[in-house]
Amino acid sequence: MTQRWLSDLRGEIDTLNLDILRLLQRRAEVVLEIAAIKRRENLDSYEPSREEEMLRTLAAAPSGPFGADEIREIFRAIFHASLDIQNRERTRAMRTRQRGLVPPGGIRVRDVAVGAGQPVLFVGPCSVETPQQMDTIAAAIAALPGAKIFRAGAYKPRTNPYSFQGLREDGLQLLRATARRYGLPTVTEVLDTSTLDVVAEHADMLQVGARNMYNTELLKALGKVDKPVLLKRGFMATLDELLLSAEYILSNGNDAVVLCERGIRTFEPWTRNTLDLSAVALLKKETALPVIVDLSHALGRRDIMLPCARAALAVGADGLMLEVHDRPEHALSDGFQQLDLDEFSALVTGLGLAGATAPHPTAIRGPR
Ligand code: PRE
Ligand code: MN
Repeated sequence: MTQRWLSDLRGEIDTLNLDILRLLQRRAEVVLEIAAIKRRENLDSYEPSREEEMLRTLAAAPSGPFGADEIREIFRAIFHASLDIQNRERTRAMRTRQRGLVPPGGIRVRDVAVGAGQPVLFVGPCSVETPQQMDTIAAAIAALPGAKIFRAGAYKPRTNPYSFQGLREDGLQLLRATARRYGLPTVTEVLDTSTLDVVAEHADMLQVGARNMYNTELLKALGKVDKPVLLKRGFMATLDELLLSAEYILSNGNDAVVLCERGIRTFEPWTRNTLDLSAVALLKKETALPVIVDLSHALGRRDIMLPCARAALAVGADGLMLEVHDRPEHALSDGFQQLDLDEFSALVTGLGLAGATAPHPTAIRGPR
């Protein structure tokens, strides 16, 4: 007899569970409607004062077996789950998450397509130093097979204020003049909004350095520039933070963004940073944006460049950044990690990179 009552009561609970679930799902639909309004109006998902108010009302409502503490606990769980679905929708709606964002032709930097299937080398010295240095390095780069973009810093964000700070505008001019002689597109770092115009005037692609990944004013301004952007991950930045930084550029009108993993700071001193290759695989999975790996700054050493370069390409990197100098021991910055021209040539041979391809007709460039 007891058995029978128990199963009847459990049957009633089963029905009540489904009723509660139906109500919860209806509630969740309303929550998503609220969420859509909040997104449009740029309001936060989480609203503690609203939650407090509801908890107060519910705890004071006509009582049953559940006391105020249990009621608060149950509804806190509902609010928490409601926030989760709001945030899931927010993530889905991000531009960086849209599948069709980058066309099959990738992102075009002059005649080089990044993210179109052919790995691209972003290669050159850490800093622009002299006409002779730039010419020697550009000639060596241009002579090797594969798709290449000439990199060199004119504005240098150095840790130590007494270190070489870059040739600034003279450096930009020298970079451009040298690159044009050898038919190479250029990428160089832009440090702030005040120098953005001059850098954009001279360079084919604008690099946001790891230190500047959180510079939201610079990111917004880059959204309005008609040049592709290379966005480096900060050395303490999570992937969510990197994608939100990219979102600043995209949501302000420029979809031509390439992400760059450059190592994160860990306890390990054998490398300058710790190369996070799982980040590359995850970014390739979660976004349509091309992803490259800066091996020089990640490793800070030359002896393990080739196996790490192979690994980066194996996990799906669309390109590699490498610092190369004709006389690394005399370089004005990052000499210890720059490959000399023979090492660079051996690395390219070791990677077996094929010849350059023409950009795909559907490649994008600049703002939408
Ligand atoms: C809701 C969800 C999260 C907020 O922190 C507060 C309330 C809820 O589940 O009731 C809905 C909502 O987003 C809101 O009312 O603003
Ligand atoms: Mn450097």
